[in-house]
Amino acid sequence: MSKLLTDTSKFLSYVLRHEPESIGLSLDTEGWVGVDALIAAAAQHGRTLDRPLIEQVVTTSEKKRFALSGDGSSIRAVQGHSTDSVAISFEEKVPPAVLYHGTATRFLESIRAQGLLPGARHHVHLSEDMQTAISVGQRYGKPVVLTIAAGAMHEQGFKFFQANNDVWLTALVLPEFMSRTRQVATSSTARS
Ligand code: HQG
Repeated sequence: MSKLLTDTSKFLSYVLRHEPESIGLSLDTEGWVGVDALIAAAAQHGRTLDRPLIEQVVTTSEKKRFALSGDGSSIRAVQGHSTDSVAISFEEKVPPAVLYHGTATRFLESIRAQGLLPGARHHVHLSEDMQTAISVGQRYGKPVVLTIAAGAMHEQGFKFFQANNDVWLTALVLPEFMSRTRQVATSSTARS
């Protein structure tokens, strides 16, 4: 991906997930904002965006971080928010028996004591495949993958949601539902 696309994706993540007010933008509670309003607000803060560039970022994002509305007039980040102005009404779903969470070894002691907490975001993020979890954990240091007993959690009343980009979301994971995963992902399980 070109530097312009990567920079623009990071900028969109920042304003559509975390700090819309940093460029004077208001998102609705489902996270949507008009593409024209976004372009205008970005321009006022020295960031040149146009519709083709935004569309390219949306379509080339491997993680499908963003979505355009059916008529193309609005855009949102599909998950990962920390801003209080957004509360997406995700559809509740029955999770698979097992999900994975990638983190860094330095967080393990605290996670074992407190469970997995959402931190600044609205949810704890989980994936169906181990390779994704490894990449997520690598962002913070030496990666370690936790296997989450999502089916057992669900049976005990914990709610699960799945964002449109397949990321699984839940409010928190208590220590008794997780175990450290010893298995290393093979290339056949890795995403291309
Ligand atoms: C850790 C990326 C200490 C948690 C990814 C994680 C994901 C604790 C970090 C999405 C803890 C939070 C989210 C506890 C959790 N004590 N550390 N009790 N509980 N943690 O970035 O899941 O590229 O907010 O393990 O692909 O890493 O942005 O969450 O290491 O889907 O689209 O605290 O972000 O997507 O970090 O990543 P994050 P995450 P994007």
